[in-house]
Amino acid sequence: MHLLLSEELVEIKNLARQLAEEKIKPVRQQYDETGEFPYEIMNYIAKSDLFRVFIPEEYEGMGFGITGMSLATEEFSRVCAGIALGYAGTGLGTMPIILFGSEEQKRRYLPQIAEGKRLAAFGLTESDAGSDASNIKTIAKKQGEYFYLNGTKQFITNGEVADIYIIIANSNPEKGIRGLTAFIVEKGEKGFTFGKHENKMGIRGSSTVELVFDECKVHKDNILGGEGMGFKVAMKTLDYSRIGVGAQALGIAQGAYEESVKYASQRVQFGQKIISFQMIQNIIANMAIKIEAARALTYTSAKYVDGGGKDIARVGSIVKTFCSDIAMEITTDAVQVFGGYGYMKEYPVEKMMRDAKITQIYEGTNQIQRLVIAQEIIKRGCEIKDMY
Ligand code: COS
Repeated sequence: MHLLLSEELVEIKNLARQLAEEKIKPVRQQYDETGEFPYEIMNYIAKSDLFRVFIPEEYEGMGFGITGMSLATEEFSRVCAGIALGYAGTGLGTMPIILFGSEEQKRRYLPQIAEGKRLAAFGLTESDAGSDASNIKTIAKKQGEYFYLNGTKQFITNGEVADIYIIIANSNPEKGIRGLTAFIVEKGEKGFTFGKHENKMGIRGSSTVELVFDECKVHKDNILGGEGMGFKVAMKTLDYSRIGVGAQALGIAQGAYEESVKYASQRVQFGQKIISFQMIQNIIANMAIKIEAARALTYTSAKYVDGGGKDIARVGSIVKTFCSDIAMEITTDAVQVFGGYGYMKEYPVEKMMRDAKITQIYEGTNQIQRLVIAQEIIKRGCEIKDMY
């Protein structure tokens, strides 16, 4: 009996765990070292139909929403958060189409993503538009039925490896934030190329690349949600996808916790397994407390959002912040449990610690999340309506 998850959701979680153990674990160190993109793993994920999980049923998906996506992301991240990001980043890039796409746009793109043939990416961030997301300099100049995109997007997950990009650009600079518009742009369009490939601290099995637009011509039919709706499209997308970041962080924490228990049960010092020492037990018990709280929060929130919950900005930010903060604490403690060995690349926990760090930063720093949470409390009150 599962309290929060249906049998089907448990099956998705189990399938993702099996794939992670059999296919991702053997190669995670190799991808971490080379920084290459794991196309072979994306093919396995596609073959196991896990890209269908978060796509609505009408568009050849399975309709398991944010909950399904979060469960698969958690399980992939338990083994390797970098490789998991090819999947989760596609979820992020797909979300604006699910939330704001016209029927025609959904029919065109969602089945391809469900099949796992084409990955997606979300292009919001620029060099001067990080936390200050509305300070976008990429311009979409209107000429008749077309817009001409000029500018550079930075730190884009799935950059170059994705085929479908959601680009937030300013189509009416005089209107500031209300001039922002979201466009669907496909790889291969004239005037759309790729720039710098980032060399990262962690999540090295993922691609982080600049997108460069030079007079890239996009038809107005590729606008998502209408002209001037770009900031809303971006913010709403992040409300949903931040639960996925929480799930990714939860998976990293779970992986580090399991490795810590295993290691402490084998490692002998002073003639005893170190797990028999209360100081180690204290660390491990604290890991368990944080993880169970994070899991209950993540699954409940995902179900709330999928069930049509209204207070999603606050919920998304709470999940993302709590899970990423505990992931950072737990992976740091895991390195401590391993002692000197924990610092070495032969053991998986130093990578988990590096991978955890980004979850406190991307899709909005945890400082920004706390601002969002506080603003929502001020606007809507202390309670999250209808969540429990
Ligand atoms: N859903 C819908 N609309 C939203 C929204 C949300 N979650 N958040 C803001 N908006 C709307 C506001 O309602 C407002 O619209 P009106 O002017 O019509 O009332 C508009 O957007 C501007 O909102 P606000 O004044 O709060 O915008 P700010 O520029 O102050 O920015 C923060 C708000 C800081 C919260 C935002 O920029 C942010 O989330 N930054 C982090 C970005 C991020 O996550 N970057 C990482 C990207 S990695 S993919």
